[in-house]
Amino acid sequence: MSAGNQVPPIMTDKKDWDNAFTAKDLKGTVEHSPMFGGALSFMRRKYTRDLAGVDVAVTGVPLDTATSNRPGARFGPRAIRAASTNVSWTRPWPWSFDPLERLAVIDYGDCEFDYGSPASITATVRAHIDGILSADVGTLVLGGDHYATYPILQSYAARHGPLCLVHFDAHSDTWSDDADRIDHGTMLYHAAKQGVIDDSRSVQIGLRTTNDDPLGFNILDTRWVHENGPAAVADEVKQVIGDQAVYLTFDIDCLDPSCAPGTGTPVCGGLSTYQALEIIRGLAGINLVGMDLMEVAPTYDVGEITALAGAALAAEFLCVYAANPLR
Ligand SMILES: [Mn+2]
Repeated sequence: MSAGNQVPPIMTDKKDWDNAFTAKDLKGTVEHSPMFGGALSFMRRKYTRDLAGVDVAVTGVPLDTATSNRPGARFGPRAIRAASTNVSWTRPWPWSFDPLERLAVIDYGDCEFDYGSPASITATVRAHIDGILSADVGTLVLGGDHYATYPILQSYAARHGPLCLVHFDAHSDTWSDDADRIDHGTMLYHAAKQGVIDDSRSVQIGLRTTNDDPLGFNILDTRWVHENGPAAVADEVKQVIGDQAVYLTFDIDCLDPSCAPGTGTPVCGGLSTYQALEIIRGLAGINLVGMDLMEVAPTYDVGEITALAGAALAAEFLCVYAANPLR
């Protein structure tokens, strides 16, 4: 290093290292920690269960009881947290603001449940989310298989009424079954039938599997996305949802297996990571009240590309959440 250069950020006061433990302020990007080290909190956020002054609690639901094919999404929250160090050192491109300056975001740790009592899991996840929402704090959930979105939606609907769902997925997750089953491909059937979500004001993006009964959902399937492009997708979504309260749920298998091999039920012909990121960016201005990133199964990943895509998308969710004009 030549004389006169500024000391690089990584050489700053070591007392401030590992923000997950040392944070004095819940806001702010952590620029000085090495990407290869530190506790696996999401985006260097402080690990805490104190919800005072918090805007968003990031929490994992390490569930894979409900998967119909390859298990392993229980390791998704850890993998996304680890990959999030790659997107933590500067504000997300190409945004003009830093969501971590606008929002106090914490890592709330994980929802713990009894894996041996699957019938209890729905209520356990619901209570976990209820506890956060009752403090007027929003959630960014890291999955875990997609079934967990069902009790999360129940919790949100109790506060907001029937929700507009913006749902990225290769699958509709609206196949019908008995209400007491725990299945990651049927929970949105029950959510719609029970009025937890308003299917007529909800949009599913990237679908490429057959379901002859789409209920009332608005569907922009993977062909529509590829033929019309991300900006048109975002415009269509905004037309449908208006200024209603929106919950955003993203199954990482919406991405093509070339971009996200690390997931339980991959389907060829999906979105690129770039297309998905651009659609999310185009959603700035919606009334986003909660979000999740589900189905990352790192056992099947290659070079952590799936976990990194998950972390990058989740960071974009925070940008859209911060840009909510009604908040
Ligand atoms: Mn899926």
